[in-house]
Amino acid sequence: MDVNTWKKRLEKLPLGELYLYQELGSTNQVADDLVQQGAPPFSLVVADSQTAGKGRSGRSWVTQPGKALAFSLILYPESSLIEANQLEKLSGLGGLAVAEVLTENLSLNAEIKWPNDVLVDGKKVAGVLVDIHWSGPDLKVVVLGIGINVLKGSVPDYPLNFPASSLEELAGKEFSRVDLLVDVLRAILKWYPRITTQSFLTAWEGYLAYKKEQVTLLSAEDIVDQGQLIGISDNGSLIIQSDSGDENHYRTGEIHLRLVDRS
Ligand code: BT5
Repeated sequence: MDVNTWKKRLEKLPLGELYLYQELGSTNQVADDLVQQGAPPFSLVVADSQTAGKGRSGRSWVTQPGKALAFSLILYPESSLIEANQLEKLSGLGGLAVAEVLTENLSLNAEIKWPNDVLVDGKKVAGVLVDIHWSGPDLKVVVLGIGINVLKGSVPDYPLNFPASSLEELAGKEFSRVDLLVDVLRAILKWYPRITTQSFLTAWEGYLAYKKEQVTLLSAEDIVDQGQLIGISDNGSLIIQSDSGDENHYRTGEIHLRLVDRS
């Protein structure tokens, strides 16, 4: 990563402080530390590679040098902006921004596998990790972390929890990482003030993978529910029309979504 070039591009956006690293442990971890030091809103941490990238629930996320995007944006939501029971919308914000840019700017077939994965042609190309700091009952700080597999060689070569690929492999051409970063940040900045609106929900749901299809919801290895995926509720929960006939709503927690293989 050419830090000076990237910094010049990023300075044109209405962001806070910029922290660009060739290598660090985890951009979310560094952003957490910066929050403790009083980093201003929309401060951004970007790393060319991560040695301890974080997935959800203690899983790890691999960021190979020179191949991927790994960044974290610090947000200080106004207390009215997002209610405690709507936190799924923050993952939705990251997923929507990535899916929209991949679809509209790169002409890729992007979808969001609720809650936090972005798929292209059914393969995972990006993940979103939201870390939240509370001050008593109030949501104080949100660290929105996003990892995107841009170039060949960005996908780890060991077995993963879901089939994965890179944008280059799927599109058959290379993409500029810094262009993509700028576009995704623009999309986040566009949608963030609209996160409580119907247009946000409609746009997010528009990219939802497996709509009207039969899915299984898993918690670790246990089946939590099976049925048809209906959509996203007003507070960002996933709606499943269960095989038993009930309509069930799910928050993220430890839930995984899988398409039922009917072959
Ligand atoms: C995620 O977790 O998908 C969230 C990933 C968020 C990564 C970003 S990078 C910038 C910021 N800083 C961080 O430290 N993290 C965020 P989850 O759904 O739990 O998926 C994790 C699982 O994905 C792992 O257990 C692996 O099986 C798989 N995996 C790891 N690296 C991958 C990669 N590069 N591409 C596809 N799958 C990967």
